[in-house]
Amino acid sequence: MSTNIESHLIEKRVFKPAKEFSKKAQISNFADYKKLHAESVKSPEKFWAKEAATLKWTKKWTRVLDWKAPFAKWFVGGHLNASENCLDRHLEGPRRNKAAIIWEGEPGERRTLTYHQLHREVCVFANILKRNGVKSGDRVLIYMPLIPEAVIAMLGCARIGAVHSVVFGGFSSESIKDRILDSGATVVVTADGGYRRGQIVSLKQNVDHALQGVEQVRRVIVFRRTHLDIHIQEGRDVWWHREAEYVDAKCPPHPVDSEHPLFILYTSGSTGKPKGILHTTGGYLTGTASTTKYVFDLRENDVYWCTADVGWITGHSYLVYGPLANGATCVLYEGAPNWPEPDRFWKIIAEFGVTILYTAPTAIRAFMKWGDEWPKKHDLSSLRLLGTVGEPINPEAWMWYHKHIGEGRCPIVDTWWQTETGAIMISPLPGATPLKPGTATLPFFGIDAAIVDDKGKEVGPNEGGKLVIRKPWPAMLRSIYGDKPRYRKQYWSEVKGCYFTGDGARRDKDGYFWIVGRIDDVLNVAGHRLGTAEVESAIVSHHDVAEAAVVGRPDELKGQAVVAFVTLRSGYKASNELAEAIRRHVAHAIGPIAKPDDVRFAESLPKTRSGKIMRRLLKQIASGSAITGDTTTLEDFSVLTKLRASDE
Ligand code: 7RM
Repeated sequence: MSTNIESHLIEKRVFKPAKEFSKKAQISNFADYKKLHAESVKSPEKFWAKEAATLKWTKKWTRVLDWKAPFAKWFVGGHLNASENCLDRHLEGPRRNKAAIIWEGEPGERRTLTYHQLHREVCVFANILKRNGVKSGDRVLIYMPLIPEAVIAMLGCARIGAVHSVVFGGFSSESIKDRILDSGATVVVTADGGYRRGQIVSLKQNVDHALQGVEQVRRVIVFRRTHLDIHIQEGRDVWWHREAEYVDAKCPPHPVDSEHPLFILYTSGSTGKPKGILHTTGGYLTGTASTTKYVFDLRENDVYWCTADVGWITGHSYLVYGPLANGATCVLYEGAPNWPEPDRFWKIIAEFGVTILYTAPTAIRAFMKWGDEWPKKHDLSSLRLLGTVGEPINPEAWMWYHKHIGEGRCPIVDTWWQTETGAIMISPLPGATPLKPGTATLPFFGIDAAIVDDKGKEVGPNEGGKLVIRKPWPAMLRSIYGDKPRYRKQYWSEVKGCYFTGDGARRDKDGYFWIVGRIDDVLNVAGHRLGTAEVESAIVSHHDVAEAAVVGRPDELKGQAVVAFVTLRSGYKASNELAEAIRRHVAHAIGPIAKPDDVRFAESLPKTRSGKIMRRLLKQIASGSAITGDTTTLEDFSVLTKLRASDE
């Protein structure tokens, strides 16, 4: 019996880059990509040194890479400052008065900060940190709504060498507490509240709860966003705007070693406590700046919108560090995509003239569910490039995004990467790579990605296996904070000499990478190993379906039975006939082997805050066992209760 993952769903549609797009692109044809990629993988250090040289270093490195597996040091001996690279560098030329951030709050207010203004605000905040005793290397926990001050707080930390750890504003007190204790943070930056779906989220109150019985936090800096009445603890809590009165706007950047920690970002492990992913300065900035430039093909007058929250790695890399290092104009929106109506995104795009939109498949599937009429109401003609990240995008959702948002004109960059990889690893280059709906296509420059079997041997075309990276890259994580053994075990011991991503994938005959899902979620039906992505894509290609998640349930005969959780598009009703039609539809698209034994209709699926379906929980529901493991990253706990209730 083969242990490899099988593949049955073969996509035949190909979209070549349009000539007008390629003409102006950074990389303008496929042959150039292939040649440059081959060279860059042969000597990655050469490629990355060239990219690093586009940044400002106050002291040049002496060696590009020091690799004592699994520990990497990039740009050894070099000194730089991340905030200087994102701000000061742009002040001397025409970007000085260019918009760095165009922000819209959920209630509708707007603010624009030029590079000059953002720089000034960051300097003020860095001085506030200093005034409150924060030193280089100290950890600062940031728990903010998506307002410019979240970015200012991050860059303010970077400016003085403090290490930020951003916790998503939707997380609970318990999550804040875990992260404070693990990171050893002594200062917290928060706001009185933030807006979400018309409600105020009481951020400061959550911080107060989190800090009960926690002695190590000496200072809480509170930004006034909502004027919500909050408790101020004398001696511990201070207002941002009051502190600002005591400091000036001069704060020279503090140069740090290339390997100085820039931030810790927590990601949930499938079991046990969350992992603090540690990123350092020089390599991370090189990786994010370089990928932003090539993958989004940035041009000087782009209006770039990444819809992620700063609490997620996508917010760090492609809303803050990557675009600002490139001097881009970034849109920031605080609230929900369907507030007050499901066309908020399209309204923002039309009104700000957004040219690049980077969002998640989960959002795209929600837009599909809400109906085509919402984007139709708005002028989306400013858009020239679309991107996705976070999950495999079902070909059906890709086609919808292409047609209804890109109006057939915009290339889509499906970018595969992880919190751990820091920067985009597998992605099309929009002026060069022929696209196929559902694949992140080919590795970025300098990235040596491969698919291997259980023995670590590379598999052939269309054979599924484990996705690994065979060479270190600059933006890679350096460790799990405070836990080197776990770092080694988790990422570097599954496949000898390689970084193991945890994802299953296959390469098609053109070498394109298709992510088939997390290895832990792979189904095993009568000896056939099936990735979740293909079965889900087959289900979503049924007209009435908005979203699907499949999991295995223990089955005496087959090993595992396939259970599909399905949500329907607006206006469609669940019925036994529809369940049967969906089963037939999958059998037709993939084969009888993948036919769900059980189709269960649900109002919604359990997801993480960044929109990933939590199959681990669905597996427990499907097999009728108790919900165990970390649920702190779950977006809406009531979804679980509803799913269980429908079970009875
Ligand atoms: C950026 C981010 C990482 C996991 C990763 C995959 C999945 C992300 C894609 C994708 C297929 C994609 N960081 N994933 N992007 N799967 N195609 N384009 O999401 O740490 O939160 O998650 O997300 O499973 O391992 S993350």
